[in-house]
Amino acid sequence: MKRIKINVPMVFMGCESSYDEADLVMFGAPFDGTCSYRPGSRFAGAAVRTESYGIETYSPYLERDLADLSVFDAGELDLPFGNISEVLERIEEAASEIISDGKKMLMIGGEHLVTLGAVRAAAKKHPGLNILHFDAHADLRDDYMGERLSHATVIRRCHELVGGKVHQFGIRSMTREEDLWARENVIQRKYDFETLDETIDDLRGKPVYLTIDLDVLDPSIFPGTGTPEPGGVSFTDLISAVHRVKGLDIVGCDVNELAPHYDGSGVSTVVACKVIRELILSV
Ligand SMILES: [Mn+2]
Repeated sequence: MKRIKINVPMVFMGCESSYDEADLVMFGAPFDGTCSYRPGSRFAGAAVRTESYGIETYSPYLERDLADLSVFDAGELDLPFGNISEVLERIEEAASEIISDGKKMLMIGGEHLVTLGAVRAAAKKHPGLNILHFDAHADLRDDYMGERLSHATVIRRCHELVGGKVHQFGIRSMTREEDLWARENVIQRKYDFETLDETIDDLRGKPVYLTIDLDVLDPSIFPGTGTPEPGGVSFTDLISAVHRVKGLDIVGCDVNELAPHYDGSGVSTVVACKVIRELILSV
């Protein structure tokens, strides 16, 4: 019998470089253990790899192609569900290795807490690290029901690590306490990206970690997420913001909170793929 070649997508499309040759290394962090509402983001990495073959490697927006770059897709980290500190340690270890080797890192969440592991690695290597944060939620609680490590507290923990220097965009959901605390402690643009260019001017020449919670998008274009928040930005707004970070020193980035099973149409996963493509081509 003739051998049948089964073409199962194992990596994100166009990301077929070796680790040694790669300028950018992506990996998945399939953890959703502190999700406050609907879990399922642990399946995002596998979903975007499969779905990525439905879109082109070429970006007409940027006139660039993933095939022109050297990107290595390392696959999904093996994470022990239920052990938050061990999960964060394993993420930090993976991110540290990539950053120490002089490569950029892109992590696919998972829920938003995974960002903390990567920011720990980036902040150790790059003192004076700035956080650029796109999200519907402020994620600035000091604790969530007593838990200090949660996707609802993640940016507060990052703020502690980098000593301020947090710039938030698209935020439209918070407690009163978070709202008041934010006014004193972070730069926050509610609802949209209106002041992004000023922030980008301010961040030029400084090390930046970019974290994109996809629920910054309006749930009409992106319903596949754990805590959907109406009133979000459009897809065009988001990729325009992603394109504008080009030229900044982005030492690490992540895309998180896709929970593919809540969108039976699969469109949310395609949206995530296209954001990831534009991000890889921009950082
Ligand atoms: Mn969010």
